[in-house]
Amino acid sequence: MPLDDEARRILRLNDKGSYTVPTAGLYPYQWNWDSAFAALGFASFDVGRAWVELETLFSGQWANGMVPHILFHRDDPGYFPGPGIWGTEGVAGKGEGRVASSGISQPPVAASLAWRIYGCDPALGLPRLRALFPRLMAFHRWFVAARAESGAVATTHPWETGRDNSPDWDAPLAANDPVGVAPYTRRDTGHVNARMRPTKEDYDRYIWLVQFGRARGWDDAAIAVESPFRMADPTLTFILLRACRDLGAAADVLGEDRAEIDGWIAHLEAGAETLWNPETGAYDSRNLRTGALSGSVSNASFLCWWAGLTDPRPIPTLRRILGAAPFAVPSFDPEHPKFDTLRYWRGPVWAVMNTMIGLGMEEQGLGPQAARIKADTARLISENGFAEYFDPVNGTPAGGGTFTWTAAVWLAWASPSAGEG
Ligand code: 9WN
Repeated sequence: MPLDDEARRILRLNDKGSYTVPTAGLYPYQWNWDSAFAALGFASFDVGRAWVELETLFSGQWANGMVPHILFHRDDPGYFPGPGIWGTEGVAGKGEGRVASSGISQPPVAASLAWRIYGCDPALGLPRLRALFPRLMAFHRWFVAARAESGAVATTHPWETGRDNSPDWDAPLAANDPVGVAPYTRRDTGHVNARMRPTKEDYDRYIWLVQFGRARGWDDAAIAVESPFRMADPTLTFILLRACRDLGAAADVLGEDRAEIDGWIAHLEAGAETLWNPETGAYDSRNLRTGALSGSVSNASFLCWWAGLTDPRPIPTLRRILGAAPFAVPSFDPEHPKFDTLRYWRGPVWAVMNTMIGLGMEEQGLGPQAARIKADTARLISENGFAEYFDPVNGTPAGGGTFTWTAAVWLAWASPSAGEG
C-alpha cells in the first residue's frame, strides 16, 4: 500500500541510526514518548531496529530512574531550549549518565510499547525485554515515588504531560508571574506558523519553570514542595497505569516477581479516581496546590480505557465530543470557549492519542466508537499527510510535516494493513 511505503520512508528519513527525531528542523533530538512510538512503527517492518530505539532512549536514564523528555545526543541550534538552558550536567539525580538531557520526563508509554514489540517477535524480543526490564522498573518506581503522592501522577511542567498548552494548565500558569526569565529567542515559530503554536505568555512560563527546576538542581523533593505548578494529570496517570499493567505481563513472562508492580497499580487506580470530575462527566486534571479540578474535557480524559479502567461514566461525554467534532478525537472540548482548531493541544487531533484511546476502547467493549476514531485517523492521514496534528473541523494538517509518530501509528494501527503478517 503506497501510504505504508510513505510511512516507512518517513521513519527512515528521521532515523539517526540508533534513535529517531520527531521531525527534522522543528524537533532535532530524541523525545521520550515520540521515540517509544517510533519503536512501535519500526516493529512493523524491523523488530531489531525497534529494540535499538528503546535501548537508546534508556541509555539516557538518570541514576534516580527518571527517563528525560529530551535526549540531546548532538547539539542543534535549531531548537530552543537546548542543553545549555536545562543545566542538568552534574545534578545529583542524573548520576554518571553521559547523554545531555532535559530535567523532566514525559508520558511513560515505553513499557506498554515494549510489551507490544515483544509480541511481534517473542524469540528475538525475549533477551531484549529481559535486559530492559530493570530499567523500566526503575523508571516506574521513580514516577510513583517522585510524582504520585496523591495517587494520580503529578507533573511539574506542562512539557512533561506531552500536552504542552492544554487549557488544563491555564489557571496555574496564569497565577504565576514569570518574573526573572532571561531573554530568549524561540525557534519553533521559525519552523511553523505561530498560529499553530503556544503563545509567548505560555513560553515565558515554560522557561520560568525550567529556570525554577534548574535552580534547585532538578531535585524532585524540593520541586515538589516549592513549585507553584504541581498538577495531577490524566495523561501521565493513565499512561503509567497502563504501562504498569503491561510491565506486570512482562514480569510474568520473564518469571520476575510482580508484587511491587501490583502495588503501583492499586495506588494509581485509587489516584485515577481523584481525577474524576462529576460536573464535566470526564476525568480531569487537578491542581495539587489548590485542590481545584481544571474543568477540562480533553483527549487525555478518554485514556481511562487505555488505562484498563472499566468505567461507563465517561461514555455520555465521549458521545457528546464525538458528535461535536467532524474528526475525532479533538484535544479539547469543541463546545468550550477555549477550543481552538489549530493551536496545538487546544483543539487539534493527535494520531498517537487516538491510537491509545481507540485501542483502550476496543478492549473495554466500545468497538463502534473505537472504529469511528480509527476511521477518522486513517482519513486525516490519507487525505492530509503525516502531519504533527490536524484541525478537527476540516482536517487541515498542522505543525510539522513528515512526522515520525504519525507515520508509526499509521503502520501499527490506522493503516488497513496494520496487524497483518
Ligand atoms: C516540547 C515532540 C514533542 C512532543 C510533545 C509536543 C511537542 C515540545 C515542543 O513536541 O512538545 O516537549 O517543543 O513543543 O507537545 O507532545 O513529544 O514531538
